[in-house]
Amino acid sequence: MKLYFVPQTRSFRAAWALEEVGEPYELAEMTREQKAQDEHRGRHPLGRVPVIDDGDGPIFESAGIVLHLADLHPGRGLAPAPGTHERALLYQWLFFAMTEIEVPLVEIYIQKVHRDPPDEAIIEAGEQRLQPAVAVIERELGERDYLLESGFSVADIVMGEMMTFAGYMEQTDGLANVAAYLDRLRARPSHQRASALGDS
Ligand SMILES: N[C@@H](CCC(=O)N[C@@H](CS)C(=O)NCC(=O)O)C(=O)O
Repeated sequence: MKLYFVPQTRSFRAAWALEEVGEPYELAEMTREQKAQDEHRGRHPLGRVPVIDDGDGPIFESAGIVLHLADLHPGRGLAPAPGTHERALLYQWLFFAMTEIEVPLVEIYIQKVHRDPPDEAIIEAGEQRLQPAVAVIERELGERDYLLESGFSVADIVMGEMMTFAGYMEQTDGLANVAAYLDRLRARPSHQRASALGDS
C-alpha cells in the first residue's frame, strides 16, 4: 500500500485511516508542485491528493479511499458489514460530510482566505447552508460518542476532519458536543501518528 501525501491537505484523512489499519505502508510525500505534474496526473487526472495505490493501481477521492481501507481490513472494525443498516448509516454520514458540509465550507474558505475583499453574500449563503448541517452533527453527538451506534468508523475520520476545518472557519463556535468529539478523535493514537507525518 502506498499513499501519495501532501502535508496540510485532505491526504491526512487517508493517512489517519492507514494508521487505524496499522499495517505497514509506503508514504510518498510530495510537494504541491509535484502533484500538478504529469507523473501524478497519471494517478489522479486533476493532479490532487490523496491518492493510494493498493497494488492494483491508483485510487483517488478521500472518502472512497478510507472506505476501501476499511473493507480491506474488516477485522479492524472501521466499517460495519456491507448490506447492514449500520453500513447504510456509514454511507449516509460520509456523503453528508462530503456534500452538505464540505461544499459550503469550501465556498466560505475560498472567500475568507483567498479573496480580497471577500464576497460577503457568498459567505452568508454558505453559512445559511452549512449551519443547519453542523447543527445536525452537534445534535447527533449529543446521543453518542461517534456517528455510528457501533462506535468509531471511517465516517468519523472524514467528519472529524470536516469539523476541524469548520472550526478554523469559526463555524462551530459554542458547539460543546463537536468540541468533545474532536478531543476524543485527537486522543486516538492513530490520529497522533498521522499528525506526526506533518499535518494537523
Ligand atoms: N474530493 C477530493 C478533493 C481532493 C482535493 O481537492 N485535494 C486538494 C488538497 S486538499 C488538492 O490536491 N488540490 C490540488 C489542486 O487543486 O490543484 C477528495 O476528497 O479527495
